[in-house]
Amino acid sequence: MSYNFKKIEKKWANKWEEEEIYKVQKNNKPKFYILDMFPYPSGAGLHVGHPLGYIGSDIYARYKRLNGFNVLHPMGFDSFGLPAEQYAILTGQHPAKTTKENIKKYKQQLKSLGLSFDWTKEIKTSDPKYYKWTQWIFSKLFNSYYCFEKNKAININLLISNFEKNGNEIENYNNEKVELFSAQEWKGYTELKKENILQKFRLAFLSDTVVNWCPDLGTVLANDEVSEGLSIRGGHVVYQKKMKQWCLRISAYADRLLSGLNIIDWPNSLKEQQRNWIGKSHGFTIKFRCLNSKIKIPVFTTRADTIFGVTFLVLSPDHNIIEEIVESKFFNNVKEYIELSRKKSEREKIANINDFSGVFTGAFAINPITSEKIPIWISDYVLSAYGSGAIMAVPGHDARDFRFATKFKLNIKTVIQKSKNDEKPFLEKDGSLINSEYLNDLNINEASKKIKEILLENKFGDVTINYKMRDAIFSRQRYWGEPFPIYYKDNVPSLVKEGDLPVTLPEIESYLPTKEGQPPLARAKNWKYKSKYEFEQSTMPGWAGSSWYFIRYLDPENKKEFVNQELLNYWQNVDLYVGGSEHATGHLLYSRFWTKFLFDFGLIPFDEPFKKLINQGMILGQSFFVYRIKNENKYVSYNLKNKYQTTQIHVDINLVQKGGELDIKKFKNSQNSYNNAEFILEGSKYICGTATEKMSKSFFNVVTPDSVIDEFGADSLRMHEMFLGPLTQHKPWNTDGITGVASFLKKFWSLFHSRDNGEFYLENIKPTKDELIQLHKTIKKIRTDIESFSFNTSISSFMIFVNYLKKNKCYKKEILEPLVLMMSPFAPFICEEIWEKINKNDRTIYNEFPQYDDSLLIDKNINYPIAINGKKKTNITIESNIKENEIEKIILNHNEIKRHIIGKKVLKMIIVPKKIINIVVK
Ligand code: ANZ
Repeated sequence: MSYNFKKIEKKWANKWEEEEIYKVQKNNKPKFYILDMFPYPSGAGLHVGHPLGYIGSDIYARYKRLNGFNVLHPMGFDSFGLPAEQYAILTGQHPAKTTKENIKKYKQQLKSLGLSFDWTKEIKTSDPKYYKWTQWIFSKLFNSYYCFEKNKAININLLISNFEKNGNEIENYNNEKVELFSAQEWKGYTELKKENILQKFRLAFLSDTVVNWCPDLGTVLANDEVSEGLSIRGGHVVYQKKMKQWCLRISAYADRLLSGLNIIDWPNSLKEQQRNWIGKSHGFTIKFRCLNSKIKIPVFTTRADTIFGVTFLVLSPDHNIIEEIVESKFFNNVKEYIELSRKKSEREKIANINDFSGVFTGAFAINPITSEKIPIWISDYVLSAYGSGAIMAVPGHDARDFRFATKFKLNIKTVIQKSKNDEKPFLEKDGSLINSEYLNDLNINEASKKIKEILLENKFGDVTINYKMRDAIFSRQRYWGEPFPIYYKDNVPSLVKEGDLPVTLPEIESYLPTKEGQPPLARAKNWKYKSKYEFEQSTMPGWAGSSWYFIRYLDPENKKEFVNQELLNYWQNVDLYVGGSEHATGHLLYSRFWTKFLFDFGLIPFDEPFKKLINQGMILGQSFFVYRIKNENKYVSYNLKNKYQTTQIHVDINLVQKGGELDIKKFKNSQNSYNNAEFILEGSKYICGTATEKMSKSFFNVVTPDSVIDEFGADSLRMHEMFLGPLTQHKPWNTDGITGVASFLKKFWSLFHSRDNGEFYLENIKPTKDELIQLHKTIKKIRTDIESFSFNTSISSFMIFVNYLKKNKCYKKEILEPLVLMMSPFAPFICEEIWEKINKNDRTIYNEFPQYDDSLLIDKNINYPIAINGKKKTNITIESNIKENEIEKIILNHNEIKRHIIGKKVLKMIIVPKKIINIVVK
């Protein structure tokens, strides 16, 4: 019987589904939770790059099952998002409809790959059954504040009852800028005023924020959705705009997000990205008193040792002290500067780093250590949202201060000396202090320590820790996202009652923002809470649903709770998470944050979501280009293009033949604008340019798994993808290798089928010693390889072993049966088919992964290097069970050794067992 992959794969895809063999339940086995980052179901479907991680995690999941684990391996869809909405705007189709169609296509593609997902656990973030609980978690965030004393989130009612009893005079609420009030005053406040104060504490809160506003997409974008001023999706221009937005106070968790990194097994590069994003900075806040006034300006510095080099202070233009200190003569200048700067974005301010601007306030401050009088300036190179929004400028040793001082002709003082360095400013962090009185001659560390003691003793300042991480903006002015469970009563944002959740998306006629610039939900007719109150009109961002989906997989249908506690206690957090490295600071920070928050309320028993994480590499595509002569519909072949002025255009890989030759006829028919195209050929051919880039629809270099499966089968595709190279590396897609893998599978199949009549056939004969050794060697190698995710080398081992079996005409059940089980994680369809033939109604996954017998693998011989007086002369192989005195005899009788020691006296022989033998002679 020949290997008919089409028939086999179809049969098993159906059978597995019918028999629900991948469905999991809580049981007595140890658990293993393995998760893939779930996809956004786009209209284009999967390309061969997408399943790389899924295949890797599937091999691991199948391996773990065969090793006695109860494996949860679910899949779902991150199905809210921009593309479905953009499509809806263009076509008027409801995004729910296209999303449903896309999901159907994805599921069919995923199933055809033989991935062992438990589809009964499927979730879709856009399903009201799911987003009800996303809204529920948001409600919890809204109802909480972060208590820094207890270092956890707690119910905001506790804070309110404190305010009612004591006002806010006694508790330290983490330097929130809230005026002091007594219990009496609190009670007298209006609801709105109370809420405005509470908003400064809630973990979900409204805030006036400068946001990345993208008018073409009609929404605000997160920083990681913008690159070089353009939206990552679509490349539209992004502006800075001040808007009221829902935010989540992730900054409260900065320290825990940082320390948690120490207990998880993630790639170091990824952890480093998170550390940089959080940006913890240890420094000192020093207070500078203003001349002739009681006003003190705190500045944040990481270099207190340079205090003798301070020659001016700089405030950010938003600093709230400016009005109080500015001299009247300078008032207009200052006002004009502030207005100008408000129009710039933080991004622009950072970008314009070389073009320093600023104004003098006319005011002076006193250096608390030197008592020198120094001018106070304003400049937007000092950011309002970092530190205290004010700095002590040390132009001798800080590059930005140096440029500013040079531009405005301010004093520059050198306080650190390093031999052979006359560059200015001197930025390095070693050297010794000069011009600094009692700090002179100390190195930077010593000087820092000393000056900090002095500052603390005199109460001039305090140790301060700052974080670069900002709170996360949580609203989008879009339709296709979770509605907020928020309504407004007299302008006070209030929570929809838990029993009224979910707040479902209302129907609207058009998905565009309104003419007045309100979000699309403003178009919803009669959409009011209790028919009275306006709902919040923005929706949650894409990362809301993905911040906790791994919890819902345990219990996706639960109507009463977000998850059943018993299931949660059994499955706990994810043991292995596999996904792309592009989510380093977005999804992976947000989900860690939500996990810690849920943990604080005792809702889940763990505070890190993903114990181990692996980033699969990217599969790169081969792109092709044609070269259009400027302003003409004429295309010049690759090697002639330098003679003309041309534009390079991506051409669909399906229009290119082997060798990179353009199929001119197909090309002309592919688009109306190409119908009359003319060509300048090389000989008789049009040769395309080529490049290896990310596989992407926009580069027209996409290969779909469907076409590969159709030609070679899913098992071949799975093995080929794994054989391309190490899982974590980027690698170009090539189809050349797939024929090799496909013929390997044919060879594997043929081991089980008679050469005479093609019927299924195995021999019940005892294997030889050597066959057993080869089998057990292979088992050991495959086990170690899978455990280290080295799937490409496992495949080489399978190939070597199958070749060995073929060559030795070994068709023995005792050898081949374990091979089928070992290969079943990689090529599940073919293995299941063969397994069924061996063991009628059994399925591979109910068995045990073969164990190896170490005693078979111990090398019976030891190859000793032999040295004479420490110099290696030769190697001699000796059986491992021979005793030392016997070894001596063998060595001394060895012909080669005899030659070396002739005429010499052997003093002693040092035998290091299993390693080396040294003969000492005189
Ligand atoms: C004096 C000094 C001397 C500084 C020197 C640096 C070098 P990191 O490590 O990133 O936290 N700074 C403080 N607040 C700022 C703000 N709001 N906007 C812009 N810059 C600000 O950086 C801390 C350093 O950045 C601080 O230490 C301060 O400059 C500056 F030789 O103070 B330094």
